[in-house]
Order: sequence, then C-alpha cells, then structure tokens
Amino acid sequence: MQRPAFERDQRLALFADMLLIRAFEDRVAKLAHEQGRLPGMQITCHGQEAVAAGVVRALTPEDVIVTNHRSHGHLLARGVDPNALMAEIMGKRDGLNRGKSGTLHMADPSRNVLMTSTVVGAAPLLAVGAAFAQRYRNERAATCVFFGDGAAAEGSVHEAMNLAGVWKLPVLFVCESNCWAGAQAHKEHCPIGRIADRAASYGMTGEVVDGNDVEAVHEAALDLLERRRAGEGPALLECRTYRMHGHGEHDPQHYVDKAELAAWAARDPIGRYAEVLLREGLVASAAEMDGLRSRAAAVVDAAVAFADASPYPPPEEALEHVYVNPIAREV
Ligand SMILES: Cc1ncc(C[n+]2csc(CCOP(=O)(O)OP(=O)(O)O)c2C)c(N)n1
Ligand SMILES: [Mg+2]
Repeated sequence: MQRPAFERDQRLALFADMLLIRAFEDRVAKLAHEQGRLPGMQITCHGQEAVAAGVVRALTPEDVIVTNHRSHGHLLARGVDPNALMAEIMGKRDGLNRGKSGTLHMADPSRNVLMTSTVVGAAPLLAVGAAFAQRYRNERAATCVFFGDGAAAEGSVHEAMNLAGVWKLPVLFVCESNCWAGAQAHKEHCPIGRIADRAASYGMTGEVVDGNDVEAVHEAALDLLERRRAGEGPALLECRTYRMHGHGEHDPQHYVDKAELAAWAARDPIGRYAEVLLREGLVASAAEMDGLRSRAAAVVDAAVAFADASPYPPPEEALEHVYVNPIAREV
C-alpha cells in the first residue's frame, strides 16, 4: 500500500512523542532502582513507543482510551501533563490522581482516559461499556483499548470482542503483541502466530502492523478509527513489537535470549525513525537531533523536580475523591 505522506509537523510530533516517552521512562527505570524513590512496581513500555504515539495521535479528543498496566506511553501521547504523571508515580499529592493511584491505576477524565486497569484482560470489557455509551448518546467517537498478547488469552477479552461484535460497537481493540506475558514467551500462551486472525470469529476486521514503525501504526490507526466512528463496528489491530525491558524494573529478564533482544534493539522504533527523519532532511543534522533529545530530557528534569517538591497526601485525605458522593450529586 502507498504510504500517505504525512505532513512535516505530524511526523515531528510522532517523533517528539516517542522521545518524551523514552526519556520519561528511562528516568522512571533509574528512579525505580534508587531506594525510597518510587513506591510499587514500575512497568515501562521501552521498545513499544511507536504503538503509543502512532495510535494515540490518531485519536480525536472525543475518543475514549482504556489502557492497562503498561500505560505511561499512552498517557503521555494523550497529552497528560508530565509533571502530574511523575508526581502520581511518586505517590505525591500533586499527582494526576492526587497520589492515590501510583503508576498502576491512573485515570484522566479531562482527556477521556477512562481508566488504567491492572487486572489483565479487564480493560477490553470496560471499553465495551464506554463504546456502548458513545453509541447510546449518538456520539461520533470511538473507544480505543490497549491490551497485551497475554491478555488476549483471557476469557474476558473473548467476551468483550464477542459482545462488541454482536452490538457493532465502535471499539478499536489494540493488542500490543510484545512477545512476552510476564516470563512466558508468546508461543507458550498462544497457539497461533497472529492474534489478529481471531477477529474473523467476532465478525470484525483484524489487521497486523509492524509496531516498531510509527508511521505504519499511525496510518493503520487513522483508518481503523475513522471506520469505527463511521459505524462499521469493532476492529482489532495487532501491533507486533517487543518488550525491551523485563516485565517491570524488578525483573532482570534472565529468561530472554540475548541474541533475540539484540535483534529487536536493532529495530528500535526511535532509532529507526531518527534515521528516516535525518535521511529525508526533516531533522537537518545530528546536532539538531541532539537538541530534540535534550528538549525531552529537560521536560523530564522539570517533572522530577515538580514531583520531588510535592508533598505526600495527608492521611485525612485518604477517602476523598475515591467514591462519588451520591448526596452531593443529587443537589
Ligand atoms: C487477572 C490478572 N492475572 C494476572 C495478573 C498478573 N500479571 C500482570 S501483567 C501480566 C502479564 C500480561 O502480559 P500481556 O497481556 O502480554 O501484557 P504485557 O505485560 O506484555 O504488556 C500478568 C500475568 C494480573 N495483573 N491480572
Ligand atoms: Mg505481552
């Protein structure tokens, strides 16, 4: 298929998103190994940045996102404030969810980021509900849900796809097929190579895309999302990529074959796109490229400074903003 020629600004925006996600998560990974800096498990999307940038940049503000435990990239590409995100990851009061979520259960209703569910396989079910609401309200919008190749084996994902298929709901199921589910390799939990082949059994379109090629992901997502908004029912997009770090920063990934890791490192989505942009003159020189990387690093420095300066939430706030107050809503 002929690639649509994306505008210069679009291409640089995709690249800037990936640079920011990488810089942000490099810092999260570093802080995770410093005692007392970050509470809980830190899960990054190193190597998968092209999926976050390519899909999320294809969404309109009205579209809804539901995501999973590997969510920092999706949130940053959606425009969530890096300061608030870093503060949330640190469990601080000025965090995105006032320090009550930490890294794993974030939401940003102001950007239609409905929820980050760490229950593997739960997000697709929530997405079916969100898409049902969009249809019920006659909105011209879609719901985009991210889940892993491991999650694809959960019964709940089958139920979600089946119901979305029966009701022809505007859901784009995005499977980040990153070759691992915890320490289990793809072939140990999945009897078929292409998860997208399952789409046919739910009466929906299924596509596979090179998840390390940001423009290929973006092009596929633009087309698939527009068709969901137009009423064609759900679709499944499988992005083939690789989880370059362990499951979380606690995991030294001893079980990963070094040659396989090196082969995927050579296909790093950021390195590949940097080469394209330099070759085609969108980034004029190595010095200009360094400048883009420094800009992303400066945003992250500011986010860490902001989060460090924020206090932990006081105990008396523990139950605030956890449940909706039904009495207040009636007034
Ligand atoms: C219902 C449930 N079962 C198990 C877990 C523990 N768990 C967290 S992530 C994960 C692996 C998920 O793999 P995949 O869906 O491929 O996503 P990835 O981590 O590769 O992004 C598991 C088993 C969980 N959080 N929820
Ligand atoms: Mg996986």
